[in-house]
This record gives sequence, structure tokens and C-alpha cells, in this order.
Amino acid sequence: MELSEIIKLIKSAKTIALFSHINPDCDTLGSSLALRLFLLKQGKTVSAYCDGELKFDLSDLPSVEAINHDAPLSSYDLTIAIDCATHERMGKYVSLFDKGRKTLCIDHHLQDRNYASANYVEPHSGATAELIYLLLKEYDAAAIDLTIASLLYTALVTDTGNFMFSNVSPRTLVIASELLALGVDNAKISFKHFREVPFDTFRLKARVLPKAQFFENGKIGVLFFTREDMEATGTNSTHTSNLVNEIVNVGGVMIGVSVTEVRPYSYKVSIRTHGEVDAYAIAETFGGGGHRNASGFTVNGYSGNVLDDILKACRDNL
Ligand SMILES: [Mn+2]
Repeated sequence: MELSEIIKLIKSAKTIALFSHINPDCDTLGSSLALRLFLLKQGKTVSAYCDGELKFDLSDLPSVEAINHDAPLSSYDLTIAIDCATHERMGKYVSLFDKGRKTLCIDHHLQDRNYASANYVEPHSGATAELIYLLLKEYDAAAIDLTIASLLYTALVTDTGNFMFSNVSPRTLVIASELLALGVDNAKISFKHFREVPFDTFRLKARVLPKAQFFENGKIGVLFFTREDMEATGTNSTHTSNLVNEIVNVGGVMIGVSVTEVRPYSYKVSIRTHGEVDAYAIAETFGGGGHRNASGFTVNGYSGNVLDDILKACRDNL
């Protein structure tokens, strides 16, 4: 749908609910919070929801306390799914989303989707935040204040791996530049998201990295985080999400895998790949999703079988 039609759709709504995805990241939450603050300025009644625990790196997003703060209305004029590749990604809030008189999806994932009545989807966008920025700029550029800009910048910088992923386009950097011009503190945001490691996470890394396993002549690397590792270091499954980079950054590794034991026999898996190796195809085998070079899924079973199944999918896509 054209951007002008999306804006018309939003303008015609009085009450709006925004939905982020489970296992939230800075893109889904930052985009939602930015859109919420902007729409409040436009006089809308707007609430934001997310089914899931917020990791430490999300805890200082400006206005994050607004997430799940409002009691839901019985229905909304418009519900908007943000960065949600599938309907199910909204978790327990799916039914509230469906109660919208109009439903809209704003996203940049690869999946085909038809769960919303309107779509503003660009799979090649660096982040959903890019799409939100373009939307806000056309809607009312003057209403993009420093807080909104900081939220969008945080979403953009994290979803592009500090502008190092292949999803960075010339447009990404133009948008980043326009956000910086509004006063965004990029050094502070980059430190928080790309350099700072909480002390407990450091201890978890120190414990798990020596146990890294490599397969296919070092082309596949696997980190396995057991519940015992996390208990011993005072961490939990939300602390492992970025640690997959430790293994995909090793020279020669084409596929980096992190497996986190969330509950007995239940594992959260993150896949990172280089170049043409398709992380999305690997995740799809297990009902997951994502992008060409970054994807994820959950899988149940005995750890040995789970690892064998993941390795098979990796080899098939190497
Ligand atoms: Mn995203």
C-alpha cells in the first residue's frame, strides 16, 4: 500500500493499539514507542503491547514503561503490528490485534503475510524503524522530537548491526544522518548496544566460549548455553541473544549457531550467516523466520537430537 494511503488510514483512526513481537528487540519496541509518542502528539488515544520479557538492553529505551501499561479497550479503530513477520509473533496479543476495526502491518521481514487488512512492508528495508521514520516524516516531520529520533536511531543501529549488515542501504544512512541532525547521541547508543557487556553476561561468555564446537572444517560454529551455565552465572535466556555474534565472527565460520536451553527439552536458537548462506532457509525448516543473514526459532527435544537436526539443516544450506 502507498505511504499516503497508510497515513490516511492512521489519520482516520481515533483509538490505536500497537503490537511488538515476542522476544522483543530494539527495532520492534523502539519503532512502536516512537510511533506511540508521535501519535499521542497527533491527539490519538494509543497504547502499546508486547508479549515477552524485556532484555536488559531494552530497559533504558525512553518511555519503555508505556509497554503493556494501559488496560486494553474492548476494540480499537486501528491495530498496528510492528516488525511482526507472522500473526503468531504477537503471542498472547493476537486476539486483541484481530479486534481492530482496521488492521495494519508495518514490517521488513521476508515472510509472505496476509494477516492484516493493510500492509506497509518492505523486505529490503534495514529496519522497521526506517519505514516508521519515512511514515512520520511525511505525516508531520515537525513532530519528530529528540526522544522519537533516539528511539528510531536505536532501532536502526541495532537492526543493522551498527551499520555493518548487508541490509544497510544508502537510504539507511540518509535516515541515520537526519536522525543525528535532530541531536541523537550516537556514541552513547552505540556503547550501550555494541560494546557494553553486563558483568554476569561476561561471566557467561567466559564459561561457554571454551566449549564452542566447530563442524565442517570450521564453517559451522555452535555455542550451547545450558540452564546450568546460566544458573552458575546469574543469567537467563535473555542474556544470550547477542552472543551468537561471538561465534559467527570467528574467521572461516559461515554459519554461527547459538542454542539456549530455555526450559528442559526446549531451546531457543539463533542463526547468523555470512554472504549467500541463507539463515532464513535454516530457520524455516523449524517453523522460524527472519532475514537472509539472521534468523531464529525454537525447538523441542533431547539436546543431542536437537543439535543433530540443526546441524543437518545447516549442512543442507552451506
Ligand atoms: Mn526488525
